[in-house]
Amino acid sequence: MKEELQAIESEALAAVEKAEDSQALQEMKVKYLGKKGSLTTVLRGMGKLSKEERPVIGELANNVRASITEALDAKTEKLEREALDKQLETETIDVTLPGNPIHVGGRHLLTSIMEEIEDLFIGMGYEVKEGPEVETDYYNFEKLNLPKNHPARDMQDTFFITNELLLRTQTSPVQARTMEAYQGNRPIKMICPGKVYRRDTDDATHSHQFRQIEGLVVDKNITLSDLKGTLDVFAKKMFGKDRKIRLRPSFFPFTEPSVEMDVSCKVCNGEGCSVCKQTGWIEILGGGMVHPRVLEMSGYDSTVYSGFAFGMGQERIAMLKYGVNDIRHFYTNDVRFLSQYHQA
Ligand code: 2NL
Repeated sequence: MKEELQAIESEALAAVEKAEDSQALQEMKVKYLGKKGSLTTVLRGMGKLSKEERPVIGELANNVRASITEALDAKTEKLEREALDKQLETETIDVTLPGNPIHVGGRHLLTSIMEEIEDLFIGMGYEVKEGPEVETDYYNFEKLNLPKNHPARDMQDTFFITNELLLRTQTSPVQARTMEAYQGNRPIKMICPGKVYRRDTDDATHSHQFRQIEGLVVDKNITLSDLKGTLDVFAKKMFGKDRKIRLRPSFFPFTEPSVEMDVSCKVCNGEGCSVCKQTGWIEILGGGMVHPRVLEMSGYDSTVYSGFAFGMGQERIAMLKYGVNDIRHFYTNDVRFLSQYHQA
């Protein structure tokens, strides 16, 4: 029996040594150590042994079982390690391949335009101020010399919340509030960017909600030439140093005199083309000298103080500067449109 056990051991160890995969090892485990395995079969004959022989053979059988088990485990581990090594070798990662792109967002074109205009005026000493979009009839209209039933209100029909509360049609109420807060005894140099609302039918160039930037300068001895010089700097910084400006007479209830400013067309350099409708000029903004009544209503003595004011649509500036042909592109937020201007 001793010889039989030793024969099983050496046969098993040799077989394990030769095994090439885990399935073969599994089969060997059954063949040598299983319930119907050769070791078990030999041990069944133990009953025939003498009292003295039994513990000796028992111990030997345990040792054989242990040595086969150990060999099986060691071989299993070896095969697994080899498989992993092979996998690592064949599945090498090429670290020089480009990675998956990470999509980084960017500023909306209207935001970058606003910041560009703000920076330009901050550079000239202006403060940036904001105010409510839901305004009173008083600050939006009355304070700007647009009394109830004034015909110019038609141009600025808006969304009324009550008879006295409305969505502002311009950002000038922010300036009216500032003038009022300063009590007529402090100079003012400010711009106010923000959303404004009008009753309008949306199309390529109109929107019921858009953005304005208005500017206001109030001090002693402010003249129309100060306005013209300021707007000239603005036009050149915004559209290029070769641009010229011209002022045309206009009308606004809150300024007197009132002007509209054109910038020479940068597409044809003033020669006349389809962009400027053959005129060589493109209308950019409106402005004028603050109406004395507007100054007086907020406590400024119009015989001592004077001021200029102007207002422009941010969308219009962006459309002209970047050749955008439909204002609705700004609001539909298609990334194929927006991403083109992320460096702007
Ligand atoms: C436009 C262009 C303009 C003003 C805005 C203004 C503000 C105060 C006093 C006087 Cl507090 N004027 N702002 C002036 C002229 C034009 O915006 O086309 N507006 C309808």
